[in-house]
Amino acid sequence: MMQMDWAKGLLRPDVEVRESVKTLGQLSGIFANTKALREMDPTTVVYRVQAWCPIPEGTEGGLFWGTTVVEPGLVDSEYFMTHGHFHLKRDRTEYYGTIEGEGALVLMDETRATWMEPMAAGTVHFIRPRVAHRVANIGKSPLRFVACWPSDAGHDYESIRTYGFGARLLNVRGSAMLVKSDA
Ligand code: PAN
Ligand code: ZN
Repeated sequence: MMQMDWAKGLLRPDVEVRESVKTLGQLSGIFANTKALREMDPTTVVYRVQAWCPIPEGTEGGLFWGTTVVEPGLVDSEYFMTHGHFHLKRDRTEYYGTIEGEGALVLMDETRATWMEPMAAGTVHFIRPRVAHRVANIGKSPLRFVACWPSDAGHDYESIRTYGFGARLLNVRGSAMLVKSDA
């Protein structure tokens, strides 16, 4: 059994919980404006992840549970966001559920068609097979969400590092807009 603090959107720290922190320095390849990024503090936290993986990674038929907190912020006009990935087993799906904050779930299929679903307290999102997913915080406070995914899904970060998403979520005159990428 695990304890979840639903108000904070966090699992209680426990020996079974894997925790990771992603900083601007670690995410340098994913933001468009590398010059603007270089002028920022590389130790700035962009997001934190907790994962409860009660069975070994790769086990067929199991489920993992995680929390993510994305901080508010911008690199030039691009919102702070998660790295994003396809699942290594492309047909593996996932649920995201928003605890609080204002965000956007950016989704991309294998033809690079990219779209978004707004995230706000209470929204539940089903991530379909063969769809890459990333979350941007478009608000002024931390964006907190939970995730549940198959234990044999795996994560393909490489495709995103190399080709990115088909569009970027930018702050255009104060509003969040999905803008097609050149890459
Ligand atoms: C989530 C993500 C989490 C962090 O648990 O792993 O939000 O995003 P990145 O993995 O893209 O850094 C999930 O989608 N698991 O499959
Ligand atoms: Zn995933």
